[in-house]
Amino acid sequence: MENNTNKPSALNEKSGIKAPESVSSTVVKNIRQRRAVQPSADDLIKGILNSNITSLSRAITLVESTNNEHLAKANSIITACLPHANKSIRIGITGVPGVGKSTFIEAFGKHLTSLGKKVAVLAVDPSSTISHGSILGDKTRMEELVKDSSAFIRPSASGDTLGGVARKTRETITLCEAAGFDTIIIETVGVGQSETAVHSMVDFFLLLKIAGAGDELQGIKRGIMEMADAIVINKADGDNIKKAKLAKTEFNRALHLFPAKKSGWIPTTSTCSAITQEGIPEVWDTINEFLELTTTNNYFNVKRTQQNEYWMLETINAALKLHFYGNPEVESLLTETKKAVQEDTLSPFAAAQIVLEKYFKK
Ligand SMILES: Nc1nc2c(ncn2[C@@H]2O[C@H](COP(=O)(O)OP(=O)(O)OP(=O)(O)O)[C@@H](O)[C@H]2O)c(=O)[nH]1
Ligand SMILES: [Mg+2]
Repeated sequence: MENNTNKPSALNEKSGIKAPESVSSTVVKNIRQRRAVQPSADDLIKGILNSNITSLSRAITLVESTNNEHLAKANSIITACLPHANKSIRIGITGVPGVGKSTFIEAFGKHLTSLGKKVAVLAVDPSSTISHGSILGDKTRMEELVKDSSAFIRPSASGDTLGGVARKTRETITLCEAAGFDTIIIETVGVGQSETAVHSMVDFFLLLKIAGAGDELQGIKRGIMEMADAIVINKADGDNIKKAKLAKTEFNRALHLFPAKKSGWIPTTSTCSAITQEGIPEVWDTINEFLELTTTNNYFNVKRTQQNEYWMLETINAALKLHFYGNPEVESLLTETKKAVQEDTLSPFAAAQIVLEKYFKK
């Protein structure tokens, strides 16, 4: 091969010249210094109770951490915040991608802040566990709300399991409430199991839909319809108004086929446009009617108590599972028994028994 070293080449052009620093060392030093000073749990608690958003964000980051030290700190903050939480309404919003959840939350959230409410928007996003992305990653559809000092928007936590992500969001609710947010909106995508998780942490569950080609009820999961306290048909604007009204009638008819709710609330259907904002204030009116009914008949408190119990048991279940499957002996025994079960030399029940005995005798 020909030797090219003496030929003029763009590659040799800069030889002897020191490459400029791509990052300013002063900035790096400053950032490191700021990071090094970690506020104490007490500082964060004080900050949260004074509605300091930086303290709130930092505490949420601790809740979302996988570091045990951070988690211990997070737990003590949550415990201190608990007596100051609970004074809020928690609203779950679900709907398939593209239905307009983000646009709706922007319009709805702005309406609430105009009424003097303090709004926190959180998310439970099952895809964030896999892609570490987030449905609230693009805040572009919430441009106005992001700038609103009465609103706080936090993207979904990421984690190994949906249960883990949901639990972190549940704890974040407590922190937001202690920081003075009185309206908590939790967004989730209408796929998978995330609606059930969100339903178990909110007071009011809103299903967002759009008018289709007249087959509205096709493909909609019965369980989601059953959970809904309100079905709102979005994008009721322009040529779509008539179709949206028809869809509303159809959903209304379908809802009547479901058994009565324990809350005593009869689910409502309505139409709205997140773009023209028509029908948005009415959604808030509906939620207030729900609140009036459920506080009068005490269902509101009963449900919150049940939800607390549910999250306690969920947390215990998750910790037990982790402890069991994280045990190295269990892990290696499981590999063996799985093989035996596959080869039909051991029944699944006998195999389970062997692994469990090993675990409990430790
Ligand atoms: N005409 C009309 N378009 C709307 C309305 N609401 C939302 N859109 C449009 O629908 C598209 C999807 O809206 P998003 O708010 O991003 O929907 P999303 O449900 O948050 O979607 P994902 O985040 O992907 O789950 C955007 O192009 C919006 O501008 C509405 O009321 N009327
Ligand atoms: Mg969205």
